[in-house]
Parts: sequence; C-alpha cells; structure tokens
Amino acid sequence: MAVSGRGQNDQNLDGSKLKIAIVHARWNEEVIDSLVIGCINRLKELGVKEENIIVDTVPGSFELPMGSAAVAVNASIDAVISIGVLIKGSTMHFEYISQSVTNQLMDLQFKMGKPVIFGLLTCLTLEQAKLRAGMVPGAMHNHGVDWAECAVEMASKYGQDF
Ligand code: DLZ
Repeated sequence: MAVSGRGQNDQNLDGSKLKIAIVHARWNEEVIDSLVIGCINRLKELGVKEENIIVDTVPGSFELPMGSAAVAVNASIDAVISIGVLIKGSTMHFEYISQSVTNQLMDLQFKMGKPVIFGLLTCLTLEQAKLRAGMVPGAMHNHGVDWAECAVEMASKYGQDF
C-alpha cells in the first residue's frame, strides 16, 4: 500500500538561532527512543545548537498536552515537538486519547502563539509504529526527522522572533 509523504522543504532550513523543546511520552519506549534520536539528530543537522535542544518527558501520551504547555510557556522556546506512540488495544482507550491529545496540542499552539509539532503516532499495531520510527531496515523512514524539519520551518516562518 502506498504511503504518502510530506514533499520537499520550501526553503533552506536554518535552525541556528532557534531553541526547540522536545516533550516525549515514555510508553512504548523502544519506538520513542528511535523517534527522539532521529528528531534530535536532524535538529542538529539543521543547525540547532545542542544547548538549544531541550528534552523533557511525561509518563504517557495523555500527559503530552500538559507537559508541552509547561515548556511552551517559556518565552525563550521557539517551538515544541510533542512525541508519543499510541498503540490501539482492545478497548476504546486509544480513540479517546488520540482525539483529546490531538485537539489539545492543536489548541496549545494558538494559545501560546508558537508552533507545537504533532509527533504523536496513532498506530493500530506495534509493527506500524516501528515502520514509522525507521526501525525496519529498507522500509519507510524515521518520522522524527520530519518533525525536526517541521519545527525549524514553522518557527522560522511564524515563530516569535520573525
Ligand atoms: C494507559 C496507556 C495505554 C493502555 N496505552 C498507551 C499507549 O499506547 N501509549 C501511550 O503513550 N500511553 C499509553 N497509556 C498511558 C496513558 O497515556 C496515560 O499515561 C495514563 O492513562 C495516565 O494518565
């Protein structure tokens, strides 16, 4: 089955003046680790200085909006990348959390006036999540890379100092 992609970046991305916070959940740790590492490495490639990459964690994806809000309130942060991995189980838990976290993260960027990047994988299986974290050689890619590029682009275009 074809999986659509994000297309080319529409400008040269320069993160050298940016301070980016990553807030990630700790559930599904192996997948989270791969996404976060991919994201951090790409931020550095785009010029974001190591000391300007702030990493904070929350227990699960349900806590992402609160954790993201707590770091976004810091005036020096240009963008927040919220990362979680939700895997569907046999109850309605997945549906309620996916929807409410998505809504809260969307609202947060307007309340804070700065980009909040949606790094929440909402997968039906662990295998789907691993594919999207670049953990299956030769198949798909690490979405953490996309989220890094998205954060730098959005903060450069619409962030507080621009
Ligand atoms: C409880 C729970 C379950 C069942 N599954 C996940 C998951 O797949 N991914 C995730 O990030 N968090 C999960 N959680 C934890 C909730 O997000 C939350 O941390 C708890 O319900 C406490 O509020």
